[in-house]
Amino acid sequence: MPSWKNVRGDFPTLHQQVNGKPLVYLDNGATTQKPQAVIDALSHFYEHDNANVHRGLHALSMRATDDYEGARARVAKFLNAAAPEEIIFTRGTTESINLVAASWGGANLKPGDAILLTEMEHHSNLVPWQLVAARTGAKLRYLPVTGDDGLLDLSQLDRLLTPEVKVFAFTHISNTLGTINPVAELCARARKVGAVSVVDAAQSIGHMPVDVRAMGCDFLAFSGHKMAGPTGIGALYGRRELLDAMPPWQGGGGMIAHVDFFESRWKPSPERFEAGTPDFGDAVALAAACDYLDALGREEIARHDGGLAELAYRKLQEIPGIRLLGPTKGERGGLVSFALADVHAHDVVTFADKDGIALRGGHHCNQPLMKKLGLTGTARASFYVYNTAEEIDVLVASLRGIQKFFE
Ligand code: C6P
Repeated sequence: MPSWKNVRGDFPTLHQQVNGKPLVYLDNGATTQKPQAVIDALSHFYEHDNANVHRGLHALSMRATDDYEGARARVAKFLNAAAPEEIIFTRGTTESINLVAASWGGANLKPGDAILLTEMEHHSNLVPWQLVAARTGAKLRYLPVTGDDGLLDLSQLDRLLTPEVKVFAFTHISNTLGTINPVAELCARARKVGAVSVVDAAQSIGHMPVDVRAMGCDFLAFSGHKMAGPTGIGALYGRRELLDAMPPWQGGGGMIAHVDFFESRWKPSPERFEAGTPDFGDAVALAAACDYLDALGREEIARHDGGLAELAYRKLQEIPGIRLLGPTKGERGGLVSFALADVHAHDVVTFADKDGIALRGGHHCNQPLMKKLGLTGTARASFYVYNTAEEIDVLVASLRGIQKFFE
């Protein structure tokens, strides 16, 4: 069991004042802070090993290639993937989903097919599917959200998940509602009708165990910057036989077996999907983030972050006129979204900032969900390994002050 108080010491950014108050960083759903171990791994790579990968025959290039491929193997282990070749490095969740939609979707979807999404998807797991639907003639369907309690209406699955559905893409944890979806069950249901499953793990990857084989998913997307890793890197996990059958989605150096003036042949996965110089420095630092989180224990992190979110939910409930989103009982991811009566979410964030508190406010890239719930936006507090129960008290006191000001 980690000492959570000591964990704070690992994150240099946290030790500062904002607007004359100690920083209370509660915007971890947008991006997490980085531990010194990750910052050091990045600096070490650039200070000692930097050279382009897979291209040079000199010592530094070979060392950088080993570091980069070692990072791929580390990420595969972090996800319990069957092989490193099932990990494609991308810029993050958004790029990973665009890759699946463009490559797998472009090759496999046709008029008469359906793409099933849910009403709680982030724009990153919605717009790429709209684009490929327009290209292929496939139709979009949506599994409804029940309401403010933020659950998927599973009673609608039989009606919506029919054999026309070729792909079912859904989020593991909603970035606005905090709902943890029953991923293994949804993947199994997809498999039953012959659809591939795509899991958006942006909000779960750094907060709980994510095991692609236990989930039984076909594809899974995530971002490094939401799991104590660097920005600019993430990955797509894909089942090997699916990846091997998919066409490239971008062309360039590194992904070819042979190029002629009028035709080319591709390397197998993962190189096939990594055109151009990859982000090897950040990949190495991402592997350091995997080490850091595994050393803390991902079950423990889930209990810590979920516990803080539950505590926040209970304390926020006592504020008159507050509207809280997400599951009222049972498990929730490490975040709470809320709307204060008569105070715009942007005002909540701006005023909380004066108290040194970093929140996020707005539609959280969930515009269709906001519209369905009759909201223009919410404020969101999202927690990570370094947050404390005392910080929730600071948040609640600040919100009471904001409410008083607007009365
Ligand atoms: N959500 C938030 O504040 P990228 O930008 O590619 O790293 O991640 C996109 C993304 C995809 N799916 C979910 C569920 C997400 O939460 C996010 C990012 C941030 O909620 C920024 S909008």
